[in-house]
Amino acid sequence: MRSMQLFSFLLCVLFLDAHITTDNGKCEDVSHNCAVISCGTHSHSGLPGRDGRDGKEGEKGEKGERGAQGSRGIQGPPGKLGPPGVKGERGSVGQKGEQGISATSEVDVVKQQLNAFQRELETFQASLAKYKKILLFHGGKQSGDKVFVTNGLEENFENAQRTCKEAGGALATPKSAAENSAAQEILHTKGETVKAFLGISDLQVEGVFRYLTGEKIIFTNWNLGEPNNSKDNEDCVEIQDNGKWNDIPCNLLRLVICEFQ
Ligand code: MFB
Ligand code: CA
Repeated sequence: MRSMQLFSFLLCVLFLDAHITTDNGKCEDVSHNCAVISCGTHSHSGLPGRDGRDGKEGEKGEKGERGAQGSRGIQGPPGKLGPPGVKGERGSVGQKGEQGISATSEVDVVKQQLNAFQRELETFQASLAKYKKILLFHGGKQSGDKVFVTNGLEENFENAQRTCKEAGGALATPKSAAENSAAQEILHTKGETVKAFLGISDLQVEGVFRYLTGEKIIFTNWNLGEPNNSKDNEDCVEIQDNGKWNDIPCNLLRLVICEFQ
């Protein structure tokens, strides 16, 4: 308790003598401004006081002078497409073109080309006729432009199709009674029980028989009661030695007869 009394005593002494000696030697009461001071024959400046609290916000100042011009802004987006320009002046005359083919020589050129094609066609037809003779020699039967010929082997539907395609022809597909008879004659040369696949099936749509090209058939020669899709598994077609057709399973083995035209 005594230290506190001493501290408050000292404070009291300091506050009681709240004067300083100014430069002209007078002693001035400044207690209203200072917290702790001492006063005597010489002057002491007190320690700087702490900053006062911020004052109240001042009134809004007057409007300043106009500022200097700002720096150039970034480039704006491209402007809208302008209207079409005015039609330009007529250009100068172009260079003279090369000498054209005279009408008569142009017709001559076309005639020459036509003759060349004609000669090529005749050569092709002669070759075809030669090959058909060879096929006929090998037991082939002709009807119109078609020659039907067999390789004497039995295969399932898929392999028979491939064999004829690889030989440059297609699986026998009679589209008329005459063609059907030519294919039937092939069978006669192979014995009565032999049957052959035709290039017809309803594999795509059950009950709708189409050619290998996908076209619907235009000629049929079904046996009585056929096609019956026996055991719900008959999507391919055989031709029998009587020339009649029957639908059978595609995995059976039948004679391969191809047609060339
Ligand atoms: C049936 C025929 C079927 C089989 C079976 C042996 O005709 O529709 O495809 O060939 O005979 C009776
Ligand atoms: Ca059948």
